[in-house]
Amino acid sequence: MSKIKDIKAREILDSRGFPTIEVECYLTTGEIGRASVPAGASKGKYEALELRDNEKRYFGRGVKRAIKNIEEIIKKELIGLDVLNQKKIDNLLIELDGTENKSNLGANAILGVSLACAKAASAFCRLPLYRYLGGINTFIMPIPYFNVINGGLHAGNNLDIQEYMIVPLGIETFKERLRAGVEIFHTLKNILKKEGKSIGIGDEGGFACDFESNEEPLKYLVKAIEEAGYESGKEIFLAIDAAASNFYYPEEEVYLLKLEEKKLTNEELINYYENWINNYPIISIEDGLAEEDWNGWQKLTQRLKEKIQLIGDDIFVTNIERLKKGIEKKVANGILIKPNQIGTITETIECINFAKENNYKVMISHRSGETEDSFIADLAVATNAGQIKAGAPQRGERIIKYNQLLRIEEEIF
Ligand code: 2PG
Ligand code: MG
Repeated sequence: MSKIKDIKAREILDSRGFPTIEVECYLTTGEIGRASVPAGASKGKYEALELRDNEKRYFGRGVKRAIKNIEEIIKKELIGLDVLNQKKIDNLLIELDGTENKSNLGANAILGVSLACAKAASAFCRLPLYRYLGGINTFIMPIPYFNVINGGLHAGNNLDIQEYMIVPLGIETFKERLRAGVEIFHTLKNILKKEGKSIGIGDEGGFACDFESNEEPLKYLVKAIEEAGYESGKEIFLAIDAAASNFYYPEEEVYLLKLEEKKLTNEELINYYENWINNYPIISIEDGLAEEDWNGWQKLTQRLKEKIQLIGDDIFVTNIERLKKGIEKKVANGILIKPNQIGTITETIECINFAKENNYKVMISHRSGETEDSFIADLAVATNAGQIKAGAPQRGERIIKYNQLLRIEEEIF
């Protein structure tokens, strides 16, 4: 057994240059676990609360209050606990907070501690993190979803759709999937350059130039896949995250596509997607409709569930209660998993297991504001999630996840 000896927290920066929390968990046996917490830009309304200082420093985005909560409230309760009992640790964190959405201590404070404890425990066990979290039952390398064109809240361009992803579903090993992603990414860069488009990038490392329509990026992606020497629709597929909550106007119940000056009902937007599905090798649409639009989501699911994967991000927010509602209402057939939407590892894994038991597909996800922490790579393997999205295959905070998966594949196979 190893006990928690000390917990330390500090303010560090995320990939957007805003403060976030880093936590260290020190054990009586000498091991240390260090973890940091990512931050979203297009956040779901029902996510657990990220506690910010709302003071002048860092435009209100400092996390000193969350750090104070770790140092003055959480730490003294955790010292002396068996670090191997993750569930007990996480339950204690939930109890100490005492709110539905972790708004008292902050989900960022809580998740930082939860992750740091798991990492310390894996070090104590002399096990790689994925093995500690998943045991011997870890045998699936995830399919990466590379977000190579950024729009919406992640870029300063004119795209309403937030993410355009390439998916090397037809390629066997993770190593070769990554290579395909990289080769297509660089081919796309050359094509954009030739067309006189900007090759500046957005928050997740994908290109962030203006386009003539929300459809045009799909054409570029197919072209890049083929020019890079891959077969589109056989080896490489496409996926989008529309993040539709961001262009939904609930008072009028319409979706506003500014780029095309279109105001669409949910039904019209579903038609719009269906047209894309018929013309491009799209296999997955995330947040095709808004988090409030349950009725629209039901229609979307009915219409497209046999054809493609429909991933709920904002609508489920990694929350088992919201997922239960979704299952009852027959909404979506997959869920995006972001540990910081819910706040502890235990709840995250419970949500993954519950999704799987109900035949919902699982995709582990980064946030648009990331850190140099590769926890989600290990989580994806540990839970046999089968899918991960961690941005474009460039920029350190994205690459660290993909590189970790290379190492894990080398170890497992
Ligand atoms: C999403 C995420 C990650 P954010 O919408 O799926 O890509 O974005 O972290 O800004 O919520
Ligand atoms: Mg999303």
